[in-house]
Amino acid sequence: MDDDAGTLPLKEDFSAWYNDILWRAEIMDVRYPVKGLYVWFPYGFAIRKYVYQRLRDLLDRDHQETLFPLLIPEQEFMKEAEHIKGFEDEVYWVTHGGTTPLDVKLALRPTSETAIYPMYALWIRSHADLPLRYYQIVNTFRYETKQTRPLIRLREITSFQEAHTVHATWDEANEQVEEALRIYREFYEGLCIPTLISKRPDWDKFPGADFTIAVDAIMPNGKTLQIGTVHHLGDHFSRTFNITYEDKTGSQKLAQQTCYGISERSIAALISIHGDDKGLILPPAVATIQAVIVPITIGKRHEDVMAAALQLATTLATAGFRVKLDNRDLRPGAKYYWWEIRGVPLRIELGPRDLDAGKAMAIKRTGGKDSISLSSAAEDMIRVMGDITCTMRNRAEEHTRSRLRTVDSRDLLNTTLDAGQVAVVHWCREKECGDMIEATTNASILGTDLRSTYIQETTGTCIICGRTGKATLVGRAY
Ligand code: 5CA
Ligand code: ZN
Repeated sequence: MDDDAGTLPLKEDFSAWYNDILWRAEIMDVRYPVKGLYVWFPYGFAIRKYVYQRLRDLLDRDHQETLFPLLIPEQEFMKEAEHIKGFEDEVYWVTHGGTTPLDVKLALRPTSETAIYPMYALWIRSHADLPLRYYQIVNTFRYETKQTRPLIRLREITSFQEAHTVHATWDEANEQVEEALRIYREFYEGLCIPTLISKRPDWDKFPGADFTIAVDAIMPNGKTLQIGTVHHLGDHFSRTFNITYEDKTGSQKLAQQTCYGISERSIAALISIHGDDKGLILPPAVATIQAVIVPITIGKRHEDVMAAALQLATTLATAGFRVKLDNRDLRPGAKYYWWEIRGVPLRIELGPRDLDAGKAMAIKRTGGKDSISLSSAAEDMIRVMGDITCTMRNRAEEHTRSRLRTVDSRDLLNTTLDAGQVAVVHWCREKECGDMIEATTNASILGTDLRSTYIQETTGTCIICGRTGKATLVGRAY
């Protein structure tokens, strides 16, 4: 790939930086000739693999993975009224098999409630079948009309993790909502991505849900990105799809349900929040390559150095690290640049003098140098990887904190948002006041019932009407 074509834009110019880094770091190719569909490069896809492996590991503790069809018959799709209203403008329809019009139109799933729940109705018989917790990781299709962006707003979401759970009571489903939030929080902690969790206002909940709790991240330009949602579905769908169970007394009850999802927006946030002017910075936990070893073999002793570098690579690989020995015939400078852009957390340089001293120089992608002793390389790696993770987490938290501001006047609300910050205001939760906030700021009410270490859950006077209100996040969202 020709990556000398100019330099990476500064991260300050976030949108240019983002588009450029996807190309230069070989994450996505945006040249696929269908709007809103993009192609994963192998390097990007490997990042996806590690990120989603973490998600799978977390879910597999008490969920089971499954796989449902992509096509949904029209009758099923059209059963739940609110759900249809929410999605009908976004659905792609398959209408023909070859040249023959289909008797029953088929929807490409925009999400899989209406594919999964008719089967749940068949599977669930008694209280002994509950709780049921299944998930799948699939592609979904949404004919998005807002501006499409790679990894952020797709028409084919390639990496849609959706969990669908069924419970005996509303309270048990509610407990599952909390559990899902714990899982998502842990997932994002593993990626060193600070999250804001809040309850979306009623007008912004998932079509067919009792309520929606969303996970947002603050991007470098101060815009928020919804990187996950958890929905309490109550019995909206179980009524429609007749998902009932026999309780202990022998009577038939409607089941209570939840669903929750994460997409490759998680990777958009990962790239955006951690990267810098030189390129990506990947947390060691999900870095495709955790350390690259660059042998410095100017002049003689070429053989010695190469042998030691290979030995070090083998030692680290055996200890379970993802390492790469870069023995390409390139100047060291060119190699540094190459791996910096791709976000490899650690570069290990090994030259004749290092070899004599029994150690290698370790340059952290987060800044600063360290050293790796050749005789205790694996232990040193654990320490340095830990350092890097810690630095990344602190920086991301600092970024998030600095982007949050509590405001108590409408003037200040606008200046805060214009300055690329997310505001915390007090809002009475009346729709009128909510509309007023959104209309006058060109921003969205993200939510109330904040669960965050960054913000206090307080009460105060509504920023519009002066009645009692609760702390509410307001931001410009992607
Ligand atoms: N069935 C529920 C739970 S899986 C559902 O579909 N929820 S959702 O509509 O909120 O989507 C889940 C998550 O997918 C969102 O929180 C968001 O992070 C992500 N997402 C939604 N639409 C897109 C899109 N067009 N491109 C990329 N990610 C998206
Ligand atoms: Zn009010």
